[in-house]
Amino acid sequence: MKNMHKLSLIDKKYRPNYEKEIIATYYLESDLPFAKAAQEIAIESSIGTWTDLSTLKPSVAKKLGPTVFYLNEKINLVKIAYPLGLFELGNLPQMLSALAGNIFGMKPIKNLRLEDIEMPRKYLKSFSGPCFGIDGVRKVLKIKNCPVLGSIIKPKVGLTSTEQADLAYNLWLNGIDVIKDDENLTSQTFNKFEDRARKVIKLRKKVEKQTGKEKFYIFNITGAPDQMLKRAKLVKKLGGKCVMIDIIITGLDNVDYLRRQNLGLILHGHRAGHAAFTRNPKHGISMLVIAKLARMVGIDELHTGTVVGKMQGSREEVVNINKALKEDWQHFHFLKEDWHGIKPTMPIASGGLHPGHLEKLVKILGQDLIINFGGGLHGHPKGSAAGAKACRQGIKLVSEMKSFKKNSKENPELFEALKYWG
Ligand code: CAP
Ligand code: MG
Repeated sequence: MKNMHKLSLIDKKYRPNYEKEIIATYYLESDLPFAKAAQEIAIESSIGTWTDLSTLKPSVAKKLGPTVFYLNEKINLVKIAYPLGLFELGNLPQMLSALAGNIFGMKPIKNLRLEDIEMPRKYLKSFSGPCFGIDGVRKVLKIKNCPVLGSIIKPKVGLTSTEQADLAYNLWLNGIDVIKDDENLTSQTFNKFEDRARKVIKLRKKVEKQTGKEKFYIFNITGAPDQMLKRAKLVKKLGGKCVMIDIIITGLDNVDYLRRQNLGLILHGHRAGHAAFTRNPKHGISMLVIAKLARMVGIDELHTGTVVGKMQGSREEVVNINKALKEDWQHFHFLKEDWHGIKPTMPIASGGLHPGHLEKLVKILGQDLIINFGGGLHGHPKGSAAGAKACRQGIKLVSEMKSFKKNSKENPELFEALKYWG
């Protein structure tokens, strides 16, 4: 086809069809004129390449060619509508190879960031979405109107499986609901996965009987797909309820694969490594996109940031990501496009938190949240059990909307934590 490179894909009057097109929003900086750069992005991510092609039939270009329908040079934003026919349903890597593929490396493009993706019903429905979702996770735990209290075992690695299980038992006994492996613990020689799973689940069952409360442990199964499946099946067989996957390192398609096995396990998404491409505000892929895709492929609960803790992520960004996970609509334009029955994913606030953050954290992110404490619990001056109590006391106060200032004195462990961390 001749002349494809002559701005033939730009149509600012075009009204996208949200039922038949995938809409991608990009931040774009280039040495080329803005519209020309947008055109080149649209071509390379769909039917074309750097030159016109004799092999591209005009009828195919008409059917599969995308449309650049929004250009705003002042804020460097471009929106492109891609016909659904360009994509294989149920194949996320295929979609990302187009919308988040070659275009990041094109010479004339200085910076490019995939800010948002909006997907039509047919595409969304080709994935499973969460098996449990927010309501399902709450149902398993029998916790209705307050944040779920979680802890990460610290040190990240180094405890034996027995030490890990004993520590988990102690935390549960002192008020923690869910406890997780850290992202770099899988099955090292000092703490084998199977040993850990057996010992932890045995003690979880014991503590559930003792306290009358539902608990779960989040086992990190991150690895090659066959390894992940084997470990997930083992957890299920032993009576476990939840597994953790490092969704960036291992890939969203592996999450999709695991979800399709229908094991009846809650899938917890850790996002270690995401900042390699989400942190630069001008280049890469936004965490919002990652979160939407994680929900689509079936993550039940996902790390999204804290605003107040140790990891980068502005208030506006984290609030928007959590909205995209929890609400039943995907974006903010007038044609309210919904998730078509795909369940919501529970956001997780984790990273550098201590009980002194709780009031501000819940004010910003709300109560529909899993709140995880690692260092801010095990680093308590009186040890992990006191740390767990302090966190539980804090959660109780925030869920009852009581002020820490007025009430912390009656909660000695919380009082101590506030004195220590401020
Ligand atoms: C938290 C954590 C998590 C981070 C990751 C850690 O521990 O276990 O991996 O939350 O960040 O090792 O840092 P601390 P995010 O409570 O000791 O900080 O949740 O933002 O992806
Ligand atoms: Mg961690």
